[in-house]
Amino acid sequence: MSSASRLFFAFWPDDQLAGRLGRIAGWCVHDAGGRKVPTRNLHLTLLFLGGVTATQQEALEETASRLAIPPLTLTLGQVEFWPRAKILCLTSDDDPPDPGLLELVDALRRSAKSQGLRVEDRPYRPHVTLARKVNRLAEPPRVEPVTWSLEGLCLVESVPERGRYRYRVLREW
Ligand code: 3AM
Repeated sequence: MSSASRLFFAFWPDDQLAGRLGRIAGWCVHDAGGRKVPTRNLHLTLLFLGGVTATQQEALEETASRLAIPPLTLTLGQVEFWPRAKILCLTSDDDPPDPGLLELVDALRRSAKSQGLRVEDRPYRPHVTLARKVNRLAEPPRVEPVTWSLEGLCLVESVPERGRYRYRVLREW
């Protein structure tokens, strides 16, 4: 086992919601091309941590276990193409996003920084990545908005496997 695992915090959809998101991803890829994210991999990233040592992981888990997570609901209804990342994603209709969600992301960012990790500083934009390696999107498809009651904060390991990534949920709170 390597000394630093590549980790991130996320919410993972239940099977029913994942199925819905997967169908949306399928329609979008049909229009835009690219590589659909497998349904089992669809998620809402809160914070990408990068390489994390066992000591850092322990501290992050300690913080996560003490967070009081309020009831959070997210409505996702806009398909967007992000050209720099070459991804298609489903973004939130809530502008600005739920303050509770932003506070949760802030708390995780603070904890990661206190562990010496260099994490994202830009304003958090909740999104579910539907497809990668997308070159263009002529017209964003209209989708029926998806309402997600965010439950179960997950710490996830991104495991490289045959040129792709497999996600492994390590802990859930
Ligand atoms: O939520 P999405 O799928 O957009 O793109 C990666 C994915 O985000 C992102 O972390 C999530 C889980 O892999 N990610 C991967 N490498 C990253 C990096 N170096 C990264 N985010 C920021 N910096």
